[in-house]
Amino acid sequence: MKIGIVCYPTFGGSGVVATELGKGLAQRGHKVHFITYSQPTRLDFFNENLFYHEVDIRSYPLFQYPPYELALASKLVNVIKYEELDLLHVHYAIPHASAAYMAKQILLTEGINIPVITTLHGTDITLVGKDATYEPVVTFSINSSDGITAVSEDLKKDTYQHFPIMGEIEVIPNFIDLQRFKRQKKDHFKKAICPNDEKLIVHTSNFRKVKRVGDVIRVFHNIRKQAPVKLLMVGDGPERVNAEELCRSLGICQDIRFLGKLDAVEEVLSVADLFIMPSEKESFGLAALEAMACEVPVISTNIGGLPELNINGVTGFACAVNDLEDMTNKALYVLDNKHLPQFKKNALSRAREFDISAILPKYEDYYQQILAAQEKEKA
Ligand code: GMT
Repeated sequence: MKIGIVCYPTFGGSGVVATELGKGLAQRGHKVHFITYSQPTRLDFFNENLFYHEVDIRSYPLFQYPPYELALASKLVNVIKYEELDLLHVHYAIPHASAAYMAKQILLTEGINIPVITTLHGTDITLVGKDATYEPVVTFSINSSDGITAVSEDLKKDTYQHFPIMGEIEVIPNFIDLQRFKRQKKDHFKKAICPNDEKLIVHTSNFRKVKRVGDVIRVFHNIRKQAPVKLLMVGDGPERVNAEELCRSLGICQDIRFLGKLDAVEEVLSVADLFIMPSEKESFGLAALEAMACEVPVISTNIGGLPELNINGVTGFACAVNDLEDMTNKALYVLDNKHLPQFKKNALSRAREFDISAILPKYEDYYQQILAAQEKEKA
């Protein structure tokens, strides 16, 4: 198949999933064309089946805001037409689904009918999409898609609850490449961070408000009163300044390191004993899956799709949002040497269920299903 993929090219989960999906499809012989405003972070190598088309955003003195969606739609028209794509798969509804709709309508006037699949990732529905500023366009463009997928059952439910969606939403969960995300021997690294054999806690995110990074620091502060621990904070974003300020005011900076954005996050996860994800919204929690693949148990909240991934009492614990006391107690329980080895084993065994080799064929089957439906309509 010749597949177009539209996504955000940054460190965010939806961009990572879209890029890894495209790479996986290319390895299985499909021709994959990425169409975005800059090279996706994880698309940093050559493969004969992978192509990248940059959306050229021209400004003009009259534009207070350069119209990215129009530039994207125009680029899509050209790529679909000249590369003769079979289908277009857009990740994150805003503005990708509406740009795809526009491109599809333009191409129909030229006798080309490109099937469009929209994958909902989370905040495009749970946060931004529900905002009245975008809601009508989000609803319309999801309803105009030929196929819709969501990354968890919870996101599917939430979408039906809040939007008048007519079509069937297929749930295809996030996935992980276990060849890349696996526990590596990094003893020297562990020794440098935990010289006295402290337990190592890790958090990775984009430090947005929904991630509640302050809760990570507070829970760490509580655990630290009862056990020798260190904390690594990976990623960057708007809440980092507040998180650093909180460390200073609690007087615990010496035990916390902010590492910023890291590409090789699996190296850090390889030395971790516990991962904390106290988000107030999380449609799936890809970062938690990455940790589990590296044999790291998870203390998360029990919202969104997290309980579908992090099995309470088995791979870690799923606590109520803002229940810092429960998170602290559960973290201490998991970190106890009597329990930790089993939690680590369980985390890995759960992560194996989300290996790319199991999930990628679900996308291929879905593509075939959508293409077959289109062929049937034509006949
Ligand atoms: O978590 C973010 O803020 C980034 C966001 C994105 O769209 O890049 O992540 C969402 O999509 C990921 C991939 O499907 C999911 O694993 C995350 O749970 C989801 N984030 C939220 O729902 C907050």
